Amino acid sequence: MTERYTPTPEDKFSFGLWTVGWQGRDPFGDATRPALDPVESVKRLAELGAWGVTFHDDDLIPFGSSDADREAHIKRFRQATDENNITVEMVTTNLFTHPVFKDGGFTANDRDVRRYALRKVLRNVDLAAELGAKTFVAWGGREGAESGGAKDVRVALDRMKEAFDLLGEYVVEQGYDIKFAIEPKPNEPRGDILLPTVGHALAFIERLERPELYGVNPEVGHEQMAGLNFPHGIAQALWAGKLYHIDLNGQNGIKYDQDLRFGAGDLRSAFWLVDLLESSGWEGARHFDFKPPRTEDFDGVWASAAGGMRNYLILKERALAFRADPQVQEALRAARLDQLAQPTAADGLASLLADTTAFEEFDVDAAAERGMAFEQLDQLAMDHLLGAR
Ligand code: XLS
Ligand code: MN
Ligand code: MN
Repeated sequence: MTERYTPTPEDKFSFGLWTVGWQGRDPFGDATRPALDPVESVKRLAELGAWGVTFHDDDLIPFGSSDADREAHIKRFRQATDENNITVEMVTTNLFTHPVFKDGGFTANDRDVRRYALRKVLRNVDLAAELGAKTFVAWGGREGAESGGAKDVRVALDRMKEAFDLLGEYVVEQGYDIKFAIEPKPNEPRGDILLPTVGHALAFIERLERPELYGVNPEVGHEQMAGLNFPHGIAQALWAGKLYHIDLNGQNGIKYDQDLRFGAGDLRSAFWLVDLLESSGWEGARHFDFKPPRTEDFDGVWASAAGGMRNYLILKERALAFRADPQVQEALRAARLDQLAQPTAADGLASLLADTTAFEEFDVDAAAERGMAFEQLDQLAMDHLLGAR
């Protein structure tokens, strides 16, 4: 492998323990790989050049562990992250595997389950603070329904708000330096999931008591499962100051959640995403949430993890070269991106109304005839992406 695509901690790549640790169990088949010790994952990821790890409570501490076992798991994990210089940048909670969560956690119709779910999350927030994680992801995988009458969505959103407000109250009360990142997904495992897209989540956050504590954790494949343009969603989250975390992976169109390694799937979208993250000065983790296919043994798992980072670095190089290319800069001007950056009526409403060249004398036909030169620009991008420039 070429030296220049070798990841280093400065690249801020991080991985969920559940990604490389996925055993390959799917709705149609059993596990194809044995369980992976989180300590081993930390060591291998560090060797590959990763900077951080993330986990669900149950990835580290098997569900139902005694307090003593819980402490022991945390202790040896902590030792591994310290020894390998790995940062625990994000923590999240599993509110989906145990059958008790079959109808969700924060929005389960069963009140006892909601109270239990909140306590599970609060306990895990303490762990996040203990390990120094500053981001707490909340993916509501089972907050949803398969049938219309089963969920009163307006009421469920009241319960969702109640849960997030309590979490916000808790971190403020404890003085924790933690922010929440809500992860949207349109479906799977529920037929339909609440807060299905980045847009829904952004609108929801504004209804919370302390909106500044909440942002989004968009995942490439999740938006693409809804047929949406992922870089556009990320751009809007950045514009709103709400990109708190990101899940990088690959997806081929509208189908089940494929969780391919980053770069597989929609490569053009991946190029524009890296271009956006790098040009916007995104300083957060480049976090991978993928599943090495169940066809792979552990060599394939580590190849898949390394491949995602390598693809990011290649795309970063291509995106930087694209932006630095004088011909591209000229093409951007021809496409009038510089004009888009100018306010439409900086001189104010009165001037706009008084400006006869804006309307009465405006040559609509001449303006309609002007080509936008987007195709030349896009081909330059393709040339860079494909390594032809
Ligand atoms: C599943 C989600 C999940 C979250 C964390 O589709 O991507 O892995 O990222 O719970
Ligand atoms: Mn996914
Ligand atoms: Mn995810």
